[in-house]
Formats: sequence, structure tokens, C-alpha cells
Amino acid sequence: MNKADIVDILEDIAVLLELKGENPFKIRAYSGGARVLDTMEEDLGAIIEAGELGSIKGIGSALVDKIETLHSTGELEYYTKLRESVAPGLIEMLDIPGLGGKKVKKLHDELKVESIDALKAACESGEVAAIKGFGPKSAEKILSGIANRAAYAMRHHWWTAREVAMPILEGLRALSQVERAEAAGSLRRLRETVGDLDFIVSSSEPQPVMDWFVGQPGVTEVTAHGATKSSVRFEGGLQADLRVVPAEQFAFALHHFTGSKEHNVAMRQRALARGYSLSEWGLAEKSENGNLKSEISDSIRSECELFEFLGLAEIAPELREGLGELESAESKALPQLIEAKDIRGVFHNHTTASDGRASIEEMAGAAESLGFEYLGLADHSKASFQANGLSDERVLKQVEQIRAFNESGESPVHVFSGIECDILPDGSLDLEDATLDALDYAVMSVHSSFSQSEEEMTARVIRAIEHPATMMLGHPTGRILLRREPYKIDLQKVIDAAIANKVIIEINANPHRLDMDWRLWRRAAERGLMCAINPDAHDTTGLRYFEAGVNVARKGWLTARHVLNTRGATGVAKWFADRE
Ligand code: DGT
Ligand code: CA
Ligand code: CA
Ligand code: ZN
Repeated sequence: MNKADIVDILEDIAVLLELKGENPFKIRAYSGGARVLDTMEEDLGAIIEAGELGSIKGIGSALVDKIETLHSTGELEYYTKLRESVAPGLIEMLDIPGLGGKKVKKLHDELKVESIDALKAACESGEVAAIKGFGPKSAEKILSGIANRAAYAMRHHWWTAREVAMPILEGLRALSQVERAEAAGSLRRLRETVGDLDFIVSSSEPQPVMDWFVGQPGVTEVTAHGATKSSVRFEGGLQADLRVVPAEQFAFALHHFTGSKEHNVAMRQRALARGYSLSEWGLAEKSENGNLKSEISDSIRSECELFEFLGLAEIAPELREGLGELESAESKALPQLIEAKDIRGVFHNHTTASDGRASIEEMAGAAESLGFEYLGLADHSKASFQANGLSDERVLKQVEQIRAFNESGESPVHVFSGIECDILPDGSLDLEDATLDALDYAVMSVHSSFSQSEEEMTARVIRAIEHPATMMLGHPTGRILLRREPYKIDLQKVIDAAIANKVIIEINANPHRLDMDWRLWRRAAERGLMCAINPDAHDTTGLRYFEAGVNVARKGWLTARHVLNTRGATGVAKWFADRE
């Protein structure tokens, strides 16, 4: 088992012990040990082999054994037993934002609640508000947390959904009966989260395709198994529909089930205005009996031909949100959307210096294998102590390390030294001006005091934007998709300030953030806002998240010129120097 997974289990153990009301020292041994392990720069395997794990400060004797067992076997009886000894309802409650082990234990002790439903009832009846240390505000917060949790459970991150969809799609395409296969719906539109998958296949022999689909190894439940439509649920809860249509319907079905509903409505209206009714089956003449005019439908074998028939340029799926794309397609004014291959490097990535899991060398190596010319590092600053943030002194030391790395010539990838500097609650910055000046660039982010009022938060972020050292604003709403709502902030004012101060707003490309949201980019970019696609990678594989960032940029109608990462290393250095 790798180090990251071991860290997760140690953290789990700490929470479970908290739930059981174990003594704080024991709990801290696990949570502290997890942190030490997480930020350890050396290779875990090598340390274990050398028998040195026990001599690391913060890893007590009780942990050494367990870490070694996990590392070699991937299992730990102590952990399994501990999980079994706690009511599953209590473990579920930990998912409610704001409820940690201590609070769940208190609720359980005082009210004997053992399920989320029981907790909900206790909030509504006023019992929770009456507990010392809770009050009406906490009860309300728990209730909205429960409601969010239910809504969150219905959807999945795009990145995860794609991982489930790709092997199915490839499998479908490999079947001899399948002529064409696509994944439609929100996945194809590159939405940040996906409710269910929608596969569209053209085939004249649907039955074997259906049978193959419902028999896939990842399928845990078959909810429909029909002649031309089947629905299944995969491990992890994601559902999928498969529809098989004859070849002449494929373009229409693909277009219809790609959506969005709003886009479909606009398309149908446009067809009607021209005397046709458009549906998932094809195009029919509106008048007389409404029958399908097969000669029209038959001549349309692709979405492109369908758009053309209606006098439109082809609209990329990610723009089909009913937000004016038909108007632009009619006047041939659709943007030349940015593509993954336009990206020449990425900013805002972490190393083992703060909470990342790879060194400068390893991150640069990964950037090289992605074909990047440069890599921007941006570790946390000291106020993010839980992430082992860097003091001024450590920042300056890292600047030297990066300079030496670049000068050594060992990598074709140029490393830009940056920082992800905390914006303190009053809007001042976590590092000295002289430190910030020594860097190539700085990303400023909020990581604390999330519950400030909208006025306070907006003023706080704008103050940071106005600081001359600020070049980028990190994850501007702090949202964690399907987990944490954005903090309150007036983003229009923030965007205005960013434009006025020549500050870039990032697309945080971590699939759990995708912040700033795609809905805001089109207008902001028109007004002059610059974008950077920032993977916020904490390990070498995280650099791949840049693709999710490109998705957001495309959904936001951005072209290559709106995005700093499409410039070469010299162009980027020039932007850092002149901001233009
Ligand atoms: P999701 O699954 O919630 O992430 O979002 P979608 O967009 O994949 O929605 P889904 O799976 O319910 O349906 C796929 C597409 O089918 C949807 O984007 C548009 C089309 N569609 C579904 N229901 C309707 C409808 O009532 N009217 C119209 N015009 N289109 C619909
Ligand atoms: Ca869907
Ligand atoms: Ca669906
Ligand atoms: Zn951050």
C-alpha cells in the first residue's frame, strides 16, 4: 500500500477513536503520525527497509508496526475491527460538513441518534439546539449539511465519471455489431459534475450490445434490460443508460441526448420556425400529418449536418447550454476554443516542501513527460500550517533550489518559482514583500475564516488583489464540488478588481474544485480578464488535471489568447515582468 493511502487510514483511525471517546493522547498519536508521514520527504519503503521508521519524530511505537503492516500487506486487523465496532450510521454522519468525531460522539451520547434520519429529526424537534455547545445555529447548519449531502450523493465528479465511461465506450466500439458509439449527456458537455452516463450506439443488432452492457464487471445492478434501452448502476453508484438506434437516427439521438435541455429547446424552436419538428428520432415536416420526412432525415448522418441543415455552424457539445450558442453559430461567431494541445506549461503545483507528495525533480519530470516547456511551483505559505506552509526563510531557500535546478540543465523544463500565499482574514498577505519580490510569480488564496460575511470576504480578496505582488488569484470561491459550498463573495467585484490590477484569476483544475466556475468566464474574458489553468497538483499524476481545466475554459468560451499557459516560457516570463 502506498504512503498516501496509509496516511488516509491513520487519519480514519484518529476519527474513529474520537467517535469512541478514546483519550486525546492516543488520538493525537494517529492524527499527528499521519501528518508526519504525509509531509515526510524520504521514500517510505526505504525507511522501513532500513528499520528507521521508529526513530522519526512524531511516529510512536504503536504506529510503527501498523504502518509497516499496511505498507507490506495493505490490510490492518486493528483498523477493520475498529470500523466494525462503530455503528455505520455514525460513520455516515462524519460526511456532514462541520461534523467531526467529537461532535458526532456528543450527539450520540446525548440523544442516542445512530442514523442521519434520526439526527435530522432531532435537529427539527429542537433537541440538538438544546445540547450544550450546539444551539439553534448549529442545528440549522447540520440540517442544511444533511440536505446538501443528499443532493451531493446524486452526482459524481466529471473526472470520476469519465474514468467509468471510457472503458465502457471503448468496449462498445470494439463490438462487431456496433457501428458508432458515443457518450452523450453532461459527460460530453464537460459539466463539472455528472448525474448519469448516457451512451448512444448505432447498430442493426441491438440485443448482443445490450447483453454485453448489462454484463460488465463493474455493474452492480441492472435496472432495465430492454430491446433498445438498458440502464445499469456501477460500483460507486454511478448510473448509466444505453440506447441503441438504427444508423439513420444516430445523429439525432446523439444530439438529443447530449443536451442540454435548454439547448434542445432552442434547436427545436429554430426547426419549427423553418417548418420542421426536431426530435431524437429525426426531422419531420410540421404540416399535414406530422409524419417523418425520411428523405430529410436520411441525408443527415452527423451532428454537423444537422446544424448545417438549420443554418448553423457546428456547435461544440460543451457550448450547448442554451446560453446564446445558436445566435453565435448563426452569425459564424463561435469562438475558436482552446485545446489541450495549446497548453505549454502549468502553474500552481505543490511539492514535498509543503503538502505535495513529489520533489521538484519529480514534478519537473512529470511535466516533461506531458510535453510541457515549463512548470510553475507554488507551495503553501506558513499560515497554512496544516499543509506545512513555508516561512519566508523557507521560501527563499526554495527559490535558490529552483534556481540551481534550472541552472543545472538536468531538465528541459523550466521551473518558475512561485508561492500559494495565504490571504489573511484582513486581506493582508502571509509573507513579507521582500520574499514575494524574490519569486517569479505569486498565487494568492483564501484558506481560512471561510464564514466571513460577503462584504468582508469581498473586501479581503480585493485588498489582496491590489497588492503589487499578486499575479494570480487562487480558487476564488473555495468550493469543493459535492462537498463544500462556495464561501460568500461578490465575484463580479472581484473580477473588476482583477482586471483593473492586471491580476489573473485561475481555473483551479483540480476536478473537485474547477473554480472559477465556467459560467462566469465568457463575460469576464470579454471584459479583459486573463486566465491561467492551474492543476493545483499535489503529486505527479495531479498535473494531468490541466485537462479538466481546459474543459472549464472551453465551457467558458475561452480561446488560446485568454489563457497564459498557451504562451511559451519566454512569453510567460514577459507577462510576469510586464503583466501584458
Ligand atoms: P445529468 O445526467 O443530470 O448530469 O445531465 P444530462 O444533461 O446528462 O441529463 P439527462 O441524463 O437527464 O439527459 C440527457 C439529455 O437528454 C439532456 O441533456 C437533454 C436530453 N433530455 C432529457 N430530458 C429532456 C427533456 O425533457 N426535454 C428535452 N428537450 N431534452 C431532454
Ligand atoms: Ca446524464
Ligand atoms: Ca440519463
Ligand atoms: Zn489552495
